[in-house]
Amino acid sequence: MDSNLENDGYLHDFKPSRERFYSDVLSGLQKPQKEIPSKYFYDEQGSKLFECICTLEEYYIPCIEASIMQTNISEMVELIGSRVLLVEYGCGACMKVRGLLDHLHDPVAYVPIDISREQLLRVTQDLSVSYPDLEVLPVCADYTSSFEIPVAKRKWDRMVVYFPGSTISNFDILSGKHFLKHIANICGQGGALLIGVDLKKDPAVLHSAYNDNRRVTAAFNLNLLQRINRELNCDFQVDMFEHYAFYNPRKGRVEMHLVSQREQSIYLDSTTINFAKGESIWTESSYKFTLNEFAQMATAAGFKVERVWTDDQQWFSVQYLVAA
Ligand code: AVJ
Repeated sequence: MDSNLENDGYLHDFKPSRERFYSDVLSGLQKPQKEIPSKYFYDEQGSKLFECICTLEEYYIPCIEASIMQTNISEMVELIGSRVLLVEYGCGACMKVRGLLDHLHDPVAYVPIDISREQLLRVTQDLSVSYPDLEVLPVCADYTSSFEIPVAKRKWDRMVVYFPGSTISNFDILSGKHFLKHIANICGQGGALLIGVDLKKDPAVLHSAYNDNRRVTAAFNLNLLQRINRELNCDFQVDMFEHYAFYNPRKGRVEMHLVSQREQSIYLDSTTINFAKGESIWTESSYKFTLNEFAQMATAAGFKVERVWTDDQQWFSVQYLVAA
């Protein structure tokens, strides 16, 4: 973990180092089922592609989540109460939180956390313009590692973690439970988690959400190889890999892979990695839950499910969990 606080007094910087990226890629590509952690999608280019995914017709999550938020905002704000310290895990372009910030009663501070440093700096400066009275304390971090929540100028009554977009989908069940436990500890007794959770649905809907017509999701997936080429001086022939995404009903998750179109080798410093034709790199899991499955996980992590909001089709949910 490299902390570069001296670079910029404003940003709390725990961005993962190049060495960490290198060793994660190397060890992932040496496994029998090759894999790369999905958090590495989000370099500057990948974050832009993800924002573009969020505008796609097939990718239903942002639109449905926004409408659930809008419909129920007064009840949410009531539950959150006044003088909150609002912490967002994976804020991306910080667009979703605006709907909350517009309605919160006297929030003490907003702590946006994201792994994409460039985007984080840009968007938090815009936020300070829109909300001049709000203390904004950005943290660049991989939130699955340890980092500190910065200290706000004013005292807060409750810490609420905002974790929208069903980013929780990227964790498998066990690490998801550990992660929720970790959040429960951070926000402390009486603290809360406002979380977006994607639900199980017709696999055909899921299939097109991750196989969009304009192939933006394919570009997002393939950017991972371009990023490795850029940052780790690697020599992936990106056009020799294909985006492949499918719903695995037994595991209850969408899997994304990059499939080698022929037998080929790549070189990472002195290490040679061989690919058979048709062999894949597993790049992402996106778990889908039933309301019961998620409630079980939340309860096991020490949360009480206080309130669940969904859309009419029950495609998505926003949930308010209180640390017991
Ligand atoms: C940000 C993890 C919620 O799984 O739907 C979108 C990421 N991957 N399209 C998801 C993603 C491909 C997204 N999450």
